[in-house]
Amino acid sequence: MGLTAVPPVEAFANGTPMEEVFEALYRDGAVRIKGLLSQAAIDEINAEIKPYFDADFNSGLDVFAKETKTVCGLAGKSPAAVRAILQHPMVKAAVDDVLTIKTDSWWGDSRNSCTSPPLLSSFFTVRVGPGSARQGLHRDDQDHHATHTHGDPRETTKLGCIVATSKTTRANGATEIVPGSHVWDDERKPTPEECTYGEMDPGDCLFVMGNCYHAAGGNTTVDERRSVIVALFCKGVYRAEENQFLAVSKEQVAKYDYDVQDLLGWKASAPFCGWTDFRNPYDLIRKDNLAQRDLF
Ligand SMILES: O=C(O)CCC(=O)C(=O)O
Ligand SMILES: [Fe+2]
Repeated sequence: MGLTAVPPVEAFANGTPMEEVFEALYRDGAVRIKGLLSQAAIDEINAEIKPYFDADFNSGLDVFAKETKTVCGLAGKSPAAVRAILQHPMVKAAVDDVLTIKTDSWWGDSRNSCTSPPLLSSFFTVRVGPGSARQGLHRDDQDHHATHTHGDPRETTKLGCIVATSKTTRANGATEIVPGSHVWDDERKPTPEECTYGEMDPGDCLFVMGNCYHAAGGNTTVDERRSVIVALFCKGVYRAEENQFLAVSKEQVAKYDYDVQDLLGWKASAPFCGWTDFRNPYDLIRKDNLAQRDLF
């Protein structure tokens, strides 16, 4: 497919000053950080998520190959992943720089300067099994219906941190990335020839801007599994004003009509926003909708 022409994204050592990382991240849309996690941290995370992999969950979504396994909701399942990834100083610095919003606005006679801190948007594993097909190239900020019109590298609602928990190679499904695509408009379609491979050693990570095209690669090996943990973060305003999940119990929601359930956030917003275990949340409260899988 002629995928070798594009050079790899720039790599930096764990602990590199963030100004150097940001220069490359905003220029190319993605960077690799080497040795973000220790092998000991990976072992601890793997031990915590093993029972969920053993449970043989498959998302059933078309966007993942059928040989690919996922474990979602890692913030609840793996305290080691929370410590090692969400609390890593480089991850925190990148998330803050890309996604913190500060805006001045009037309230009567006061001019208020307000800061909205970022949120964890999703936290899951992707284990690409032998024979998996390539994922479609996509932008992760599509779930917010983000538009890209200004050629501004920061014109996005999300940032991805993709951490390798196995070696990732071109052959076993390393993440495909289209460097520079973060400043494209919304009409231009990415092609495989424009991709490079985010090959990584275990513990490395890729920071990928939410406006940069990428995909899980295809796995052409017969016996290798390529495993990554994906932590996606978003701007803090991408939520309702009042927290309806705390205002109404699950039992009470289940008694309301479907249109009310939808208003309270129990129907996912297409594409891919508000899911649980890659399912529409109303699967948990509507007995007659268990077949509903479509998050597009
Ligand atoms: O598995 C990967 O390398 C990337 C997965 C991805 O982009 C996604 O699920 O949104
Ligand atoms: Fe993605």
